[in-house]
Amino acid sequence: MISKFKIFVLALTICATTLSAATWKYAMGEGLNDPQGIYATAFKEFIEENSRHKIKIYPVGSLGEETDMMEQTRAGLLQFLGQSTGYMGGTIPEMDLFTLPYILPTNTQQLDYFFKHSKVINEMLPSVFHQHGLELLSIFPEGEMAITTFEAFHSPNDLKGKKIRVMPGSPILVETYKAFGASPVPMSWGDLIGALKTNMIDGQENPTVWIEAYDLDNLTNVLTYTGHGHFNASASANKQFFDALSSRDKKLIKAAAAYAHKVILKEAQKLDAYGLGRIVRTNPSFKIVTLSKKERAPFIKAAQKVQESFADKSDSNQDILKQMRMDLKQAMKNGN
Ligand code: 6CS
Repeated sequence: MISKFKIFVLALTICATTLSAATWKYAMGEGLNDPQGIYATAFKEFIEENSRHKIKIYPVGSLGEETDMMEQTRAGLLQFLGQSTGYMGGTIPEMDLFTLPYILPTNTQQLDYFFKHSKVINEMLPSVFHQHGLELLSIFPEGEMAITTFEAFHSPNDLKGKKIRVMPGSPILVETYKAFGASPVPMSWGDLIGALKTNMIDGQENPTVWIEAYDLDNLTNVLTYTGHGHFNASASANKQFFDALSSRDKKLIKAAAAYAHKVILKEAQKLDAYGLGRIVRTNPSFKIVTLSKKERAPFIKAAQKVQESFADKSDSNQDILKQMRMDLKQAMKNGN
């Protein structure tokens, strides 16, 4: 015969555990099958396998534009945010570090080492995110930036007057394409397809997995590799929500982020080859150009000014760029 007391304790335990079970909202700037979706799904699986909590993922478009999501997260309407770094520099200036031209390598091994061991990411950016009401969980690569246009280009002169769409949250992307001779047009993802179809713009940049997945290779004629940049994404949590969690749940979220980071970094090794391979297979007439070392020289020269402009914006930018260069030196040494 179970005593009344034991029934009371049992009811209390069930109630406490059910009470502690929550459903957390995770919004991101991509779909479930895209790199940010791979990260978010791995994060969700880890949380749900190791706790009673649930994660509800909102892919891009389900809660509005990618541009709105950071505000919704900072306001606490969302608990987690998956965001492309190209949307963040306008709010968190230091995040424009990841859109700087000719800083990140294109070698996937070196990138893998950098995104695993970078002091900038692991030691410097967390406090920067705190200042913006966010808890940084991860930053990861999605593939080399490739520029798709209607006409081929081989020099900044060829880009003169060409309207190139750039992600809407990055002053550095605007400065970069101006330095490359073009006329940058900041525009959210939701408007890009229509702008290409109506020739409102002359080109855009994205990694090949995205170009192929969203048919951008059928909306332009040429893909050009300049080696100037890499597409990166971040995952973060609302800081107030995170700080209020039990230490057990804090550890759970950090462990889920570490697991998802490992999953996406492994995947990231093959994204470029996968994206380009599919483009070549499904769209054999699409022109692929890789600028030569000589052709890249004027773009690399123009990029110096943009790098200096980033550093001049604040001591924090200066410090973070200095550390980035040291991190990348380590990555070049260890990443082959
Ligand atoms: O070009 C963009 O805006 C989109 N590109 C990628 C690779 N991810 C999401 C982003 O919104």
